[in-house]
Amino acid sequence: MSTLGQDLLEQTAAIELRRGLLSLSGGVPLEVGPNQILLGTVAEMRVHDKKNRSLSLEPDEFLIRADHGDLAREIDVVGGDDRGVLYGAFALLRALAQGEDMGKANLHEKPAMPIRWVDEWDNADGSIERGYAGRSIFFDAGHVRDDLAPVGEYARLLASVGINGCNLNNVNNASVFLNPEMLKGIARIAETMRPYGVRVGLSVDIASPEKIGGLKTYDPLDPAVKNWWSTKVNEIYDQIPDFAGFTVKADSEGQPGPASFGRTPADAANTLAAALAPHGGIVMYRAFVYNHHLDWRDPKADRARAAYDIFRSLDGKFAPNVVIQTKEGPIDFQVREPVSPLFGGLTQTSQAMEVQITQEYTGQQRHLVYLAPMWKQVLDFDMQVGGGYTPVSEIIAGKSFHRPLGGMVGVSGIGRDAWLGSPLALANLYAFGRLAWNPELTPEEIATEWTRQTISLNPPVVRTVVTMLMQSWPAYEDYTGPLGLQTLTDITGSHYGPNIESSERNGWGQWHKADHEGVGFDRSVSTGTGYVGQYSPGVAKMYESAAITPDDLLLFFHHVPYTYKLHDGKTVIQYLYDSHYEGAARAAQFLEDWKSLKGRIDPDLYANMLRRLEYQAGHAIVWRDAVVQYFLKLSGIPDDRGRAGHYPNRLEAEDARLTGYHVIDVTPWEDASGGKAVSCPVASGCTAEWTWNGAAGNFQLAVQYFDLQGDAHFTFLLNGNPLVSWTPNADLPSRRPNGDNSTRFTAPTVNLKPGDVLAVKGTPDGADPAALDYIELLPETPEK
Ligand code: GCV
Repeated sequence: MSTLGQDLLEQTAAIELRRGLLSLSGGVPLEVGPNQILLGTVAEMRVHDKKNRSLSLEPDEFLIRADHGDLAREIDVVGGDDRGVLYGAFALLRALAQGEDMGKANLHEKPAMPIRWVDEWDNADGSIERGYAGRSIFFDAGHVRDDLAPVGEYARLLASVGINGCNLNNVNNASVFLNPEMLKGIARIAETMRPYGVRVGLSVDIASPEKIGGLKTYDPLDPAVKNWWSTKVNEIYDQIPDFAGFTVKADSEGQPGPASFGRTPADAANTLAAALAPHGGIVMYRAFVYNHHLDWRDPKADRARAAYDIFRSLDGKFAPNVVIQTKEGPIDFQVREPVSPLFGGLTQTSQAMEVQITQEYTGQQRHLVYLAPMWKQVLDFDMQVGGGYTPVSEIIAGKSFHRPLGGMVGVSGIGRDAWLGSPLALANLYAFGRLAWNPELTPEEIATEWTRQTISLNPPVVRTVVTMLMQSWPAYEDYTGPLGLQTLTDITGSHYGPNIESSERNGWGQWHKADHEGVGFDRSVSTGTGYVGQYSPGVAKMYESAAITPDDLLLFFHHVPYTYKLHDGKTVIQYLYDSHYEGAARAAQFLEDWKSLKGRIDPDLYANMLRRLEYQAGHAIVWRDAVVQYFLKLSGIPDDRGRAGHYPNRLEAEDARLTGYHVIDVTPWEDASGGKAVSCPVASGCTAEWTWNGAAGNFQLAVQYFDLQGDAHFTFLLNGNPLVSWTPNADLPSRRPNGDNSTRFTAPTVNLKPGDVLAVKGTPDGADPAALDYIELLPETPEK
């Protein structure tokens, strides 16, 4: 293998190819035989071989072609620039790792959009906002970490899927990152990521001139403020010549902003842009600006309107190096939202779409949720601007409105625990990069590529994993918030377990407006908040009337009675029941699917995901029961199929003979079966005991308990004999027993006869009171 040039990234390409080929060949050295791989930029190739004279490639673009001589075979990896060479090398490895015959190679690709960034929400103390995979790889205790080896590995990972920028820190509380000592550390990070073509950027606090600069104001139009930013930016570029730029969250969720001085986002963005422009830096100004003290009694108040209301009138007022970065939906990374209307509202402004790789509202990596199908729906959505074909993918690529900049930003949340914690969650990081590179790819193609490179080339294994991935988002939606209700989680706290009313009667504006008669938020122009009018007429027409709004967004756009009929004739309430049962059943099926892979995949991966999928299957039941019993009570309409509120196989803890345990009300009530549980205040332990009145036979036992912070211990006893014990210590949110930590333990088969005494003994530990909700005994079907 040889390189034609000495550029840094070209050298990285050669190193990566060697490393990858060695690993693919199982360690067999490469330098044998007459074949060769030649790496170079298009300019170098032109000099090297005259037949390349007319070859022309853009930056980041690459071409891989095989040349068959008589004796030797040559594969050329040609890049439009050295970064293109690196992307070509990774593409070659991607193909080889999937067993493709590169002897016939002819791959020619270029990225669809220039900005392909990940945003980290890492804090200087090493914690990560909405991160579910441990602590920061970048920061600790207010400084950049000494050990940046994981940062180098992360840059490799990013470059391998074409990501070219990494914004390092949280958009909240960002001012400390501009301190001189911190900037020195940031320069070290930049140096570590540079060989992979990943440029670093920083989130900045718009109030920095006052907070750390000693000025009396941060008014973006004040000359001293402008000057402060220019000086600061110069200081950054002195140390990081390829610094990518700034990301800004302002006037949002308590962050300071230009509104304090009567200035607009354009004023603030342009001040930063002016400081960055001489160095080639850009400003990613987030459209996530809204008032979180909305009046929930006002039928016209609507958070979904905010971004468009604020930014639309500023179109054309932003400097050329400003990009408006908009979340894919108008609220906040919910399990389903319509596409943000702002994408269609800015035609003279560069735009980027922000999605979340870290699963804040989608199961926090404890649930398997492959997000590419959701992102893809957004990318493909036709905004019909001016009546023409303007899909989001082309708007953000800069194509629809001929913008110089644009792209995709993924909030990554990676940490020191295996990047994203769950091994299968990495498919989301992979998919993000692949879609930003080529939004034409299908989620299924991407899942297949990823599985073949990461897990196995064996077709039945690939089929199983890809099917699980593809079904995971719809399943999660089914058991956490279908019909456009958004994730029915605790929106003021963990964003994890069920808490259906937490979104109501407060200023955050994530309302679903469920009452005794009906559910959903009227956002129509004719009778609602008028949000629908922010879309182009073609799109607005689809959402204005409940009759033609797609079912999966019905309740986002309309308030309807529970008996309202969906397109297939099913009522809304029955759909809510059915989808929750179906979603939870699918989560149970994932576990069975995974079990079919035993012995066919890496044993550590198998065991790791098995644990997670067991947990998910149990937590999906928590979700199912919470949402179903909540809407049953609120609507008073029974489930046609008799499931909601009827649990014939359950023995409730509050109905047991209790020794030591006392009965508690769980908040919110829907998070426990019947709203109640038992909690143990006695250090030596408590017991809940039931006498079996059912039929004789074999039963599968499940114990539903609350896993709080501490190592409480549980034992199940039959007629006084301990059958099984467990000490749960998963790190789950919340300090009180609720749906965040309600967990299901599934025990082996028990054989019961009438009169048997069943008991659970719980021994508390620290803040974990060994709280218990119920036990369930599901009759096992006799084997035929
Ligand atoms: C960084 C949501 C999250 C916040 C996040 C915010 C944002 O509200 O819950 O943690 O803050 O979005 O995107 O700015």
